[in-house]
Amino acid sequence: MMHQPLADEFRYRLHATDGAARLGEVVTPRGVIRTPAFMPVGTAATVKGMYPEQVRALGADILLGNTYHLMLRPGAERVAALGGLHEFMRWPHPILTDSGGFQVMSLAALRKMTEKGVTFRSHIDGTYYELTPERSVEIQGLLGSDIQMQLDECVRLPASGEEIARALRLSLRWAERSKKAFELQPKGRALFGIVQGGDAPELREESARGLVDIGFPGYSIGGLAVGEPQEVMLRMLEVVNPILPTDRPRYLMGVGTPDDIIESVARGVDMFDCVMPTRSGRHALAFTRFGRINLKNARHADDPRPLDEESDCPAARDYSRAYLHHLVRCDEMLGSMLLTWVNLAYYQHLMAGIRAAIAEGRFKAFKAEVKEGWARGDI
Ligand code: PRF
Repeated sequence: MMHQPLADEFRYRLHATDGAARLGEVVTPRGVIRTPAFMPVGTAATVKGMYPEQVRALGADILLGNTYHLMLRPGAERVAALGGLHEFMRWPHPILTDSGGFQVMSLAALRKMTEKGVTFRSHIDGTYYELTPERSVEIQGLLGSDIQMQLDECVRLPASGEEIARALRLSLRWAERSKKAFELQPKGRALFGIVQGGDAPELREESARGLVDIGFPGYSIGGLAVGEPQEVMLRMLEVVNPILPTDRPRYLMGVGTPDDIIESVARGVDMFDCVMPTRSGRHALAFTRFGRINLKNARHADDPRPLDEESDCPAARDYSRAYLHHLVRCDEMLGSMLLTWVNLAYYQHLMAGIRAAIAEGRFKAFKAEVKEGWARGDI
């Protein structure tokens, strides 16, 4: 058996299209990411409640980590001295990191945004920090991140056109500075630009064109799933995706529900991340092919059936709903662990189904079939 040599460069290969949906691969020196891909969120150097080996076995090719959390605790320089984030958390496969701006705006105290960057106080102990486009890229480099994000400003919706335009233009200037700072890093890593522009088609267009002019190996779509209806988000994807080069991956940040994902794939998105499967698992909510099931509900107390007897996931197939209900009611950690497992297995199973359907030119029928399952509910 010949071993495939690991790539020394970052690249995207488009294998097939079905309508606007794309089947491909992102190739990195640390491994291949099959797309469309879902990236489990490992904010604090852990996918909460899961062993890394277990996440891998579910079919995850890449995890997401967060600059904001890791710069505060345990600190980027400390992680670097310990051999980098992959070694630290025992995940040898690709890692994508967010740049920190979005988390500063949702978590930190006393935030101040200037042309230079953002200053804030830690939500943990009040320590003062400054995050600039250059420092964000430096931190992501210290972590050893394979796919890094530019620092950007995400505006929550609804917002005025002036506010959206100001933030997207600042983000474009930060994109240039981030790209310059990224030039210092080893080959094989990638920096993505982030499209902003709120819910205004002409501003989305301005942002996407500006980033394509600067030139990135991949493009993120930010500023969506921040308060707007789903149809607005999907419309923005229809504006942005045709502007982005077909030979680069497209990542929709922080999205979403299984329905958001399947509809976004239908509009040409390749990569996703979201806390939904992991956070919902810790809040007693299970994602299944019959839709969402709330295990807190008393109707499960005497139900001997598993969540899905046909699932490949032991947590969904072998444990009774009555037992899961009991664990959740007692606040036992195994309840959170089993439901996180169920949910990540469901998300990865959905992505594998999406990829197979695109490969065989039956994505539209697959989408209809999956949505019908959610609508039918579990009986
Ligand atoms: N920018 C960054 N990270 C993000 C977002 C963004 O707009 C979003 C919005 N859905 C999630 N995560 N940098």
